[in-house]
Amino acid sequence: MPKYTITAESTKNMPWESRPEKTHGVLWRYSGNPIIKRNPTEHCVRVFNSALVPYGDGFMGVFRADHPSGGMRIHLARSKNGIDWDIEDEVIKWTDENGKPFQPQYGYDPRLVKMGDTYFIMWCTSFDWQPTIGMGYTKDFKTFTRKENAFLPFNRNGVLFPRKINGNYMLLSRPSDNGHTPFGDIFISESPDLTYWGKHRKVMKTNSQSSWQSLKIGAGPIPIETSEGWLMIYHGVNLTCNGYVYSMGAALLDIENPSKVLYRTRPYLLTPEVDYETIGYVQNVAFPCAALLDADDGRIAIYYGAADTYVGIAFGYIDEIIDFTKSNSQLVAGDADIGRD
Ligand code: BMA
Repeated sequence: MPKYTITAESTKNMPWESRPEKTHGVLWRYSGNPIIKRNPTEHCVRVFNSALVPYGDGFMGVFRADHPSGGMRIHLARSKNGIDWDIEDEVIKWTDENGKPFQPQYGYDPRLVKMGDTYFIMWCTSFDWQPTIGMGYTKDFKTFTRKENAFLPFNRNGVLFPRKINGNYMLLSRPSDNGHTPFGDIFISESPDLTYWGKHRKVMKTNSQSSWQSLKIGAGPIPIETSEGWLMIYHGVNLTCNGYVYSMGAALLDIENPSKVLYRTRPYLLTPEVDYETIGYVQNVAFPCAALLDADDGRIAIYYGAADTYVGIAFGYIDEIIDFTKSNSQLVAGDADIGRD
């Protein structure tokens, strides 16, 4: 029995491997990584920062795929075991809320969450060829409705909470400039209807004393509700002489006021170390976008993009991640506030 309570549906058939001997660190990598290799379909030459949910007796995914044309697109994928994936070669076809075709010019870094009988998809979309938060939904993974853009450019890493908080939907995002890409901090916005967003607050800033998260940070998988707060796995970026390095960390946010950070890790949970993370289209990237949870046993499988080329899985125990986050925490000025100023 886990020490801390997790309020989420359990996924009993999620991929899992126990921790190898002689492993340090809170997370460990799946021995079969990367689970998706180069050129999985004719038009998908690299599949990486991708999201999935349990669906039926298996899993459904929205996968970020780069095309030979250079386009960044989102494709549907199915799996029985969460490891072997059947990726559609056609992109997801969106209509607007009146049923008219409404394709994004590009789409990348999707997130996926089920609320009630609806699956919501967020992604970094093109708004007049400038990045911002796209949002859509499906009930059956056959028809997909795209809402109008949730935010103005420039914004990235839009991540919905899995339920309303104090009566409103909540979305994390990272406003940014038009390049690659400071500003670097995570904000939160509220909406009664997933259309009109306001009450924007700052959640968490970069940490100049912790190099892996010193340039920019962005929310990763859908936040996980626990007895200790919302567990937010996030990515942090360091600018080195040789380019950016993307690592993963964790934070606990207040349950009622998630713009307040309770704890956040000064050390990373996982940083690029193995070949499929350090060598690829973009070297040194571990970019988490989704997690499967077994709430009963407190297990988590984190799906992350590796080197903008592959998909990998890392495993862990929620209790250990929470204890690590609490005992290795360093807040930045303002993190603990509700973030209105
Ligand atoms: C970010 C996004 C991600 C990508 C990362 C590293 O700005 O474009 O999709 O994984 O850069 O290249």
